[in-house]
Amino acid sequence: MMVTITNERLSAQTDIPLKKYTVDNGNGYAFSCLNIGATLTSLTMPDKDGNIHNVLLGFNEPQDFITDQTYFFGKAIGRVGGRIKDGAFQYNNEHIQLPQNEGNNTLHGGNNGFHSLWWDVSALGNGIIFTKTIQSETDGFPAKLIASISYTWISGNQLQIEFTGENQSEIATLFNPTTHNYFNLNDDKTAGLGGHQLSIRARKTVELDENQIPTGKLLTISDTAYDFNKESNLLEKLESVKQTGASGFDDPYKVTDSEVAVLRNLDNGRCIRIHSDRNGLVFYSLNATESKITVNDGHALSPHMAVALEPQTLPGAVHHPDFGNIVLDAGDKKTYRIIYELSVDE
Ligand code: FUC
Repeated sequence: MMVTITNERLSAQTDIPLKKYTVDNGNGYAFSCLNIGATLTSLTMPDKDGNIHNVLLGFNEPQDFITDQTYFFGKAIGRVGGRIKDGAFQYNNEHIQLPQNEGNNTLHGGNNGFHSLWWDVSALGNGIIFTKTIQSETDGFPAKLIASISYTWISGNQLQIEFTGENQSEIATLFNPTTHNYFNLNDDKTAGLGGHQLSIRARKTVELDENQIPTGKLLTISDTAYDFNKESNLLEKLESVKQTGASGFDDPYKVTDSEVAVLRNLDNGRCIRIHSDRNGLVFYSLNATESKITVNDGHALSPHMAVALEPQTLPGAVHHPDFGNIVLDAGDKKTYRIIYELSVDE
């Protein structure tokens, strides 16, 4: 592996320090990321004919990566991915209030979460590391958090995303980071999800209330539209879930294996295996969009243009202890990893 790292300034305005970093592994695979939101903006890989293309959906206008609070294309998400009911939790009988940015609830770490911060950047031998000291005043979560997010190429065309959080305070905080990449393995994103097959290693999803807040109950999904245990045609599954009245998938799956999902394209051979050390995967099929947004190559954004597969500790864990523990106690440090194993089926 011969890794090369390049960077370019994206904004002519001197007060906007937007920079893009590209890390090529020398085997036909490369990724690019931005210092705003520690965002992964592109991931390029070959297809079965050796044709190299980007498999992530992203904004066409760099400015949208700075201002967006809706789609989170490629964004690092933290301190907590998913929704927190009433934007609050109890810790040692104390009520702790968090920023509320979706009605009364907290989504994706609030408006000043990881996705909206400017990160410091350093090069590693095989990738890039973003670091940031986040004070409570910055994002509205308790405690000073030293956070880092690295994107590195590891053996076998695997992109590893590593999140580390260190609580440097006398009080507890929450840490359940993820990454919000939307995959579409077709060269032409306007072709939508045609040719895509998906499997998710899960037998249960989390029940959600009318505001998409976890109720604490798990639902068995065998043989329903939600069941992806057997590799399934994504367009057919979208049709069947729509017949239940849903606009698409926006559901947390309780995963049973460290290989949490496999997405492949039968037409061009591209395949992504997603590995994670957590118990949940949120599957979102980009159900609602505004057409004024332009994405890759200047196309208008449209529903179901790509799928987000977000490994994390199950949403709702802070209120339902069976779902896991996302508390980062005073002085504690935690690291989580997500790996995209990229390959091409001949
Ligand atoms: C997912 C979903 C949300 C949201 C966001 C962009 O995590 O659960 O509903 O729309 O992505």
